[in-house]
Amino acid sequence: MATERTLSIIKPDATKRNLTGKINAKFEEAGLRIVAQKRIHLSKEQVGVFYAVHKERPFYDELCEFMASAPVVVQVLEGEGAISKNREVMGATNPADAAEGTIRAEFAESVGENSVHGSDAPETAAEEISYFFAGLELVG
Ligand code: RTP
Ligand code: MG
Repeated sequence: MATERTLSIIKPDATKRNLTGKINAKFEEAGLRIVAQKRIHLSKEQVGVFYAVHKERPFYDELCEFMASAPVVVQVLEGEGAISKNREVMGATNPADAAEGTIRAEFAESVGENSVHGSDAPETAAEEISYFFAGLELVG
């Protein structure tokens, strides 16, 4: 499988509880390398653009409020099959359905406040990485 990059976000529920290090340890244990990382506080408008694909969903407004409620850590993870590997390490969207040992099983508070985001395909990964990181911020 090819080396890939994916965009990860450690969400406000996790940054508020000081879980960045524990979540990063899960990524590193799974063989994902953190090649770029920064803490930012998004505006509701910036979150809205990022999650525009969910615009028509009933949870969209709540999701935008939540993601803008406190700082997040945005990061680029790299590794063999990084996109699917990251989603495996994250676990199911709803922590009640997440497999044991996954980030969401261990740390998520609810289906909305579920600690992490991960890109779902190569095209979205490329788009999401370029939304947050300039080329010069990425180590080759
Ligand atoms: P993500 O995009 O954040 O990595 O999560 P995902 O693929 O597992 O889930 P997705 O269906 O893309 O939904 C995006 C985020 O919206 C929130 N959500 N809330 N209240 C609800 O029923 C509900 N459903 C989804 C979650 O924060 C989810 O991660
Ligand atoms: Mg998604």
